[in-house]
Amino acid sequence: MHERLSIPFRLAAGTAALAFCASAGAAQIKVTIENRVPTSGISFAPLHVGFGSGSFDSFNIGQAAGAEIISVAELGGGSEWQAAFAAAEPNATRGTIGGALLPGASSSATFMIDATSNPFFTFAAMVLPSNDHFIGNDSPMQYRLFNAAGQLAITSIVQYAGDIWDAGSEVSDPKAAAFVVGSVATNRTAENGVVRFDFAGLESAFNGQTTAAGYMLNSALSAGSEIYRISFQAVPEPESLALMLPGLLAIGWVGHRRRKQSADSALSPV
Ligand SMILES: [Ca+2]
Ligand SMILES: [Ca+2]
Repeated sequence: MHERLSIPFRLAAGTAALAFCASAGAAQIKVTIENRVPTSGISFAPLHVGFGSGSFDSFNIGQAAGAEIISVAELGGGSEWQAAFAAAEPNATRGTIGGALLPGASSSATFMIDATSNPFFTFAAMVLPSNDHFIGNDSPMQYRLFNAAGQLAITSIVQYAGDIWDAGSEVSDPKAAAFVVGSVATNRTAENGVVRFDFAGLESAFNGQTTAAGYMLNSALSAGSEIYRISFQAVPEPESLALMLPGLLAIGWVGHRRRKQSADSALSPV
């Protein structure tokens, strides 16, 4: 029964993808992230991203950080950030990009987005090493990725050292920080502060520490240092996907043939 369902399932999946793409405003976007700092500089935890209506706001400057942004800033995992985003905007597209992004490294992921109802881009990632430093957009309407016609309106977002936040939730302490050799990252001392810009505090706390990647941190930042770039590229147009449909059908047919052949040979005398 399972085998018999597989081909219709593949066809349904292909048709659903086509239907989504053919709907007004659907867009497939490749997002590339780059750590722009020199060797021995800061690294970053995976980037949490969301394409939404601009209503999910995970933190505010000058206010105490909530569980959403703390889940990104303190250990990088972001589970509360993702869950809160999903609860606030059930129709948004969300995800994460990359693993630990070391100096000079890059990573990409592709997302299917309804550019009409979800034109805004929101992001957050922990800075490594740190206790609660992160990058992210305070205003959920700061980056309108798609214009009213559903076309990509922003090709890249650059973050500078001056854009690094301290969540104000955990005191800086290399012995309790993430991405420091010999530390216990889950230990924490509450800071009871507010979200604020602070790259200088990051440098003074962690320069000279040996990172989990094996290099000694020498961040060498100034406020205008480019640290991170997020680039957006539109990939295949709906017409291209329509051209892919015969390929999807062929994949289903080949799979059917292979299963049939293996079933036949299993029945044949050896
Ligand atoms: Ca905010
Ligand atoms: Ca802090």
